[in-house]
Amino acid sequence: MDDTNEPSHSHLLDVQETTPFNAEPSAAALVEFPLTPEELVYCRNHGPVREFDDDTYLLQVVMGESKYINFSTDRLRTFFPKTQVVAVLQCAGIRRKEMGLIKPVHGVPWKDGVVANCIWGGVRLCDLLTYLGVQEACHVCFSSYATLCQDDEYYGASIPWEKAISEDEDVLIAYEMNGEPLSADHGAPLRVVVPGYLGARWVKWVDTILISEDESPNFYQQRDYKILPPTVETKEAAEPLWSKYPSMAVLPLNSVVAYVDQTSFNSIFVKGYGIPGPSGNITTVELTTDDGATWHRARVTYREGKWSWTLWEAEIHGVGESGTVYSRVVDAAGNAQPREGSWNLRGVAFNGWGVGKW
Ligand SMILES: Nc1nc2c(c(=O)[nH]1)N[C@H]1C(S)=C(S)[C@@H](COP(=O)(O)O)O[C@H]1N2
Ligand SMILES: [Mo]
Repeated sequence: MDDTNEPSHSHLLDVQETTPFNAEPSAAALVEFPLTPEELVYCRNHGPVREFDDDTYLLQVVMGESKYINFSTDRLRTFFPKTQVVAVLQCAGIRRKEMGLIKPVHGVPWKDGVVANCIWGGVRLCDLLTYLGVQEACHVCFSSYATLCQDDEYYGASIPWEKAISEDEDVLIAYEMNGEPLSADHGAPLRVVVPGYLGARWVKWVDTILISEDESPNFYQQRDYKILPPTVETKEAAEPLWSKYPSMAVLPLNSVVAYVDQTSFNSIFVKGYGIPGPSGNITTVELTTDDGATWHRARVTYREGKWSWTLWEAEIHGVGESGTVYSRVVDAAGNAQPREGSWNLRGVAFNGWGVGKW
């Protein structure tokens, strides 16, 4: 997996690994923009980033043995209506570094920057499947055979049929990000967008869609991105258990304190983001500087539709010279972000209260 042919990447990201390229911006930079500019969109790769020729690229939809159809990107763009969706993309390993303070975890020690709120444009998967008259199945599998990955010969993921076929779920085969053609870093010419689901299912450089009775057999669907119980502390102990635990789909309700400014001797200005969980978008953001005894409502400054992140800010007075501020979000169904995030070997889905210090 050499990276000699890689396109250049944004210089505004903190690089965690160069081969494959894994990099994230600071949360403080992210919360300045409701829609994340391309240069601040994190890059998460299990293999090399490659550039493809838009004119010769083909997406193959496989509907059964020897039943398949190929689409050029041009045909996808011109034949089907373009749908635009605002949705937050986030890596399941977000805040893994914090989780690692509880006990060591396996994986890139991501901070809180592996998140991006963008407008995605492309063909709705339900429109494509309906046009093809695809018969109901259990799963829709996406693959990118473009490059080898660290743990498998291709990158793959799948989503349940109900998610794929529902008009309300807004799953896209996207060719645009923020109104521009996708860049190589983010999957050009085509990537999957699965609003609400962890980034691992948003397959970049997607070249094959398979309608199937089974989940994707790919490593990243079957042997990774699963929440193992906290008693599983080693790779060896995990080995026989992978197949017994479900693949991750929706990430949990979450919030992060992006920065705290001390505005006077005992006042602070706090800014951060929140991420919706499985039961609807965020309704309330609350902050505490006394360990949960009293809560202050934060102002929501941005939220858009079902799938976006929430940006928020607050001034809090009478806080003393130094201290800790925690954030928690509540969703439309009344669920609150938990105080403690729970530990798991792969360091995924960490969502304890957001933390900031001054
Ligand atoms: N082909 C391919 N698609 C992929 C990946 C990958 O390594 N290869 N990484 C996945 C993961 S884990 C995440 S979090 C997102 C990251 O998308 P981004 O790099 O555009 O931010 O892409 C997903 N799609
Ligand atoms: Mo990820």
